[in-house]
Formats: sequence, structure tokens, C-alpha cells
Amino acid sequence: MADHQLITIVWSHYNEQVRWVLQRYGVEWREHAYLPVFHFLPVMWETLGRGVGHADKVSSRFSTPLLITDEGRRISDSREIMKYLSDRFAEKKNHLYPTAEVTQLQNYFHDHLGPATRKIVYYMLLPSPEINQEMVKKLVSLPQQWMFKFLGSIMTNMITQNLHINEKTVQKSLQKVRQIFSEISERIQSRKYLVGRKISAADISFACLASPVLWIDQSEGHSTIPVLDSKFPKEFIDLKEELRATPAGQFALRLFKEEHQTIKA
Ligand SMILES: N[C@@H](CCC(=O)N[C@@H](CS)C(=O)NCC(=O)O)C(=O)O
Repeated sequence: MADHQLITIVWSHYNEQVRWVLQRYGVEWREHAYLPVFHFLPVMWETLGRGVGHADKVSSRFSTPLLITDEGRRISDSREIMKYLSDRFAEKKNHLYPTAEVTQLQNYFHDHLGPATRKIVYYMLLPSPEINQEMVKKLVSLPQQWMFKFLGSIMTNMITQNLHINEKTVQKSLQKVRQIFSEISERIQSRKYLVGRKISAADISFACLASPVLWIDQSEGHSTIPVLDSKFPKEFIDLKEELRATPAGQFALRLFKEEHQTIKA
């Protein structure tokens, strides 16, 4: 039987959620990692005419992650994939969706936290050619690195426009992130996980979708985000430190450190 295959935008936080679950259940997979914009053709190739993929308020119909299962099924949307993996590979006691509250929280993070952290990080880091080049060099294949050399500025413009990234929208996103961090800080004060006594999809979604603004990298448990030599702009360092100091920030860091690994059955 073929392995599972995962088409990703390599640095995407929505994609990290799925890697987390694959890894958690010890499922083998092959990843086809792309830069944004370059993901478009491979996803289209694998989905067109199959009735797979739909646009939603945070992404296009060709969004990543896209899972091609070992049985040839295509599943798009990180939440659908996580549910599929949990149904198929988890024992009942380790299932990631034990209650409806988990799904509600996950949808809340998907719709509000994910787009806000993405906007902020692109706004603060995309203008830095050093960071872009280092990320690209450390994360994708040589042909994509070459293409990025020529198309980099067109790609960054496309990202900025498609995601409506500007001063005004980023201020709103900052407010949203601070609001969600304060809600989660409150909620997590007296408990180890967001729902019940075991890790659930809600915890994984919070940790992953918050990770860009905390800049959780490979040294802290992230699967792909490399440790960078380039310097971050001051406004980003300040934000990262502010959010890391909150109980919600500490919670996300702890989950990456302690839970982002294969569980022993
Ligand atoms: N509903 C989707 C959202 C994922 C998403 O927004 N993915 C982004 C990367 S951060 C993407 O692939 N964007 C490109 C596109 O929409 O074509 C999911 O949960 O998988």
C-alpha cells in the first residue's frame, strides 16, 4: 500500500496541525512542500474533477493541506483531515474529537485566530528579504528556490493582495489575537487542556494557529519552521515576547514541547 501523501504550503500553520496528528499516531507520510502560489498547480491537479476542495472564508478552493490517503482518497481542509486521521488511527481513549465543544473551539480558531496570526506575520516579516531568502533556502526544493529568485516580489505582492494585508487589517488582527489569547489565558488557568483531561483537536489547533506570532520553531517542537539566523524586526520581537509571556502563549509552547510527538499505544 502506498504511503499517505501531504501537499503543503510548507510554513503554513494550518498544515502544521495535520503533521502533528500524522506524527502523533505514527502514520507514515510523504510531504510535497511548496511555497504559496506554487502550491496552486499541484493541488489543482490532484483535486479537479473529483469534487474535492471548497473555498471558505479563510482560503481558496485550492488550499493546503491536501491529504492523499494510502487508499487514494483526497481530503482537503485541515479539520476534515484531522478528523479522518483520528477516526482511523486513534484508539477511543486518544480520539481528538471527544465532544462537540472541541469542534466549536476548533472552528473558532480556524475562522479567527488562523487568519489573524497569518496576516500579522506576513505584514511584519514579508518586507524582509533576508528572512524570506533564509526561509525559502531552508524549506523548499532547489527549483522552487530558483523560481523564487525571479518571482519573489510578484509572489509577495500576490500574498499581500489576496490576503488583504495592510496597516488597517493588521491592527484589527492584532486586536483579535490579543482578545483570543486573553480568553485562552483565562480558560487554561485552572486546567491542563482546553476541553476535558486529554489533548484534543482544539488544543492542537490553538497551538498551531497561534504559533506564527509566537514564532515556535524546530528547536521548540515545530516540524518545519527553521531556527533563523536573520534578525527579526523590533515590532515582531516585541509582539512575540508579549504573547509568549501570557498563560495562553505558555500553553502553546508547552503543547509543542510535550505533545508534538508520537504517542506510545
Ligand atoms: N480551511 C482550510 C484553510 C487552510 C488555509 O488557509 N491554507 C492556506 C495556507 S495558510 C492556503 O493553502 N492558502 C492558499 C489558497 O487558499 O489557495 C483548512 O483548514 O485546511
